[in-house]
Order: sequence, then structure tokens, then C-alpha cells
Amino acid sequence: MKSLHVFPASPNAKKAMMVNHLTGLNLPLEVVNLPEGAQKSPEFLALNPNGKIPVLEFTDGSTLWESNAIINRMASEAKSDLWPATMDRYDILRWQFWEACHWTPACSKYIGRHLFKRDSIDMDAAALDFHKYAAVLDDHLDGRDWLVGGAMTTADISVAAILAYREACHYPLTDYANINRWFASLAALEAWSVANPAPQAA
Ligand SMILES: N[C@@H](CCC(=O)N[C@@H](CS)C(=O)NCC(=O)O)C(=O)O
Repeated sequence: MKSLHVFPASPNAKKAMMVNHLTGLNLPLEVVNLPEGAQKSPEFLALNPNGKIPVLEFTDGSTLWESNAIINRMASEAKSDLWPATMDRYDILRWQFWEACHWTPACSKYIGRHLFKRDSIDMDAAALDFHKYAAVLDDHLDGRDWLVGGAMTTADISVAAILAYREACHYPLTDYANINRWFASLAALEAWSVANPAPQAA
């Protein structure tokens, strides 16, 4: 593995940066300046034709994109229990698909409204969507410290990353005691801070 292409304020990059720290892989980071449009350059599009970060680049020049695939591959390389070699992998994948298809899109409406100031977003519809999925997550975490099994896995990192913007973007999380307890454990990790220089200031 050669390097990670990231933009540090991105929740999807945060997943890869956290796993980079937690596994001790410590791959060099190459910052792709999204506000300046660096993701649209021919050089970057050769790494990921979608024009999105994060990207994991290998020493032979090949690449892997999609944050959840990247973090599972990194944890596998490091033989880390974040991606255990058991049937729990399918449960982890379940939560990672849920994150990408439902949870992050629900949270992203708050990011669109509060960070990117898109006034056209229907926040009543956004709240309905958010509460639908937050209730699923909160119920699952009732009596559990982690999403899958008895220890932190890449599932927790995938689902928690978008919560980097919980305060700045006013996610309605007050009534979700289990999510708040679980998230506090993740936010207390050194890896969370290392991969999260100052998102609340956004
Ligand atoms: N499904 C992708 C999403 C990646 C993504 O949306 N990346 C954003 C930053 S969080 C990006 O690069 N946006 C730049 C653009 O679309 O121009 C993943 O999980 O890696």
C-alpha cells in the first residue's frame, strides 16, 4: 500500500484516516483540495474516475475507491480485529451498506442545509428521514457497546464518521441515549481526533 488520497474535512476520508491510525499502517496522506476542484483533474480521475475521495493507492499504481471497501482492505492488510476473520464480516457489511444507502444520505440533508446553506432542502422531510434511521441505530445499540460483536469494528467507524458534523449541522440527536453513549466512546479515541482536526468549526 502506497498512500491515501483524502480531504481531511470529509467524513468518508475520516473513516480511512481513523483506520490508518488505529491499525498503525500510517500510510502517507495526499490531500486532494476539494474546494479548489482538484478531484476533477485528469491525474486524480486516473485514480478514481468518480472524482471522489478517499482513494487507496497501491505501490503497483492500482487503486481502491469507496471508503468502506478501503477501510476493510486496510484492516485486512494489518490483520486487525476491526475486520475480524469470522462470519461477523457479513454483519459489518450490513451496517456499511446501511450507512452508505440510508444513514449518511439522511445526515447529509443537515449538512446541505447548515454547512452548504442550501435553503431549498425540506427540513421537515429531512427530520422524518433522520428519525427513521436514528431509531434503527439507537434500538440496535440498546445493551450493546459496539455495532457488531463485543469490540469495535469497521462498522462502528463507517456509521460514526458522518457524526463529525453532528453539532455544526444540528442533527436532532438529543433523544437517542444509546447513539450518544456509543458515539462518546468513539469520539474519545485518539484516532477520532487525529482524523478530525476541527470539523465542528466548519
Ligand atoms: N461512496 C463514496 C462517497 C465518496 C464521497 O462522496 N466523497 C466526497 C467527500 S465526502 C467527495 O470526494 N466529493 C467531491 C466531489 O463529489 O466533487 C465513499 O464512501 O467513498
